[in-house]
Amino acid sequence: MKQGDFIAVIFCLFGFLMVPLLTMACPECSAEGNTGVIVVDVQGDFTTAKKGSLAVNGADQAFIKKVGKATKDLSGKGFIIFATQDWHPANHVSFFTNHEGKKPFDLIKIDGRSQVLWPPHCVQGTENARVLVDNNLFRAVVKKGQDPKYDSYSGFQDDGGAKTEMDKILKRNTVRKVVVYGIATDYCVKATAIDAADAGYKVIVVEDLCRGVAPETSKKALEEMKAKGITILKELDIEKIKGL
Ligand code: VGL
Ligand code: ZN
Repeated sequence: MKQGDFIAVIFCLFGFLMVPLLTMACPECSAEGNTGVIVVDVQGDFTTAKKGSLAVNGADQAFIKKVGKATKDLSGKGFIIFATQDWHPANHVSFFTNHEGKKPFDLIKIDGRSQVLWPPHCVQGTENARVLVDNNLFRAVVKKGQDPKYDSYSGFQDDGGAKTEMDKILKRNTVRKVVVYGIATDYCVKATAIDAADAGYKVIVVEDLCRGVAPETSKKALEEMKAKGITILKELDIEKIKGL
């Protein structure tokens, strides 16, 4: 065999060996795609820490700190970090103040859909609409709930069926698996995780990095997500997530 042919054979063998070896060593960067993280609505208005208008129990300073640290750790391990941001106009349909004679948390029907009426929250451009995690960590922040006529718990689409940029952006980043956490377990985390599963992503929800509006609906939400094939982890375990 000529020396050039010999070198070519060695290169080919090396190539064939490296493909399975790299796949085993780094599932995050192989043909299996990337793992994304969706930090859902960690915004002042949903926290007690910022005396939010729709403060969720346990969404205190310690929770914000824990979410911040987890997100930084995940970013450091090569996960691609995204966020959703509830971003309503002042005349939004979900605000009780926009319905004569209604109170916070009343349930009404709009065109056959049930709508919870919330205190005004996450109004576009207000201090408490800001996302309380280091914004430099995010590849993209997907805003939702901008249409005054429709609520949007899901980061993928609103109640009128209008899609956000989320699915397109995840696909652009070859994301196949998503880790979801944030606020609120029983509303936006649940809706975002279920839409992600329906869109074909492998979904993991980290319970300990979520806070819910009410214990009963949060418990039900976790069960519903599990029934959809979503993996619920009690707490963040990066090695475990890599193996899923
Ligand atoms: C949410 C109620 C209203 C949430 C948003 O982020 O879970 N909940 N808007
Ligand atoms: Zn909202």
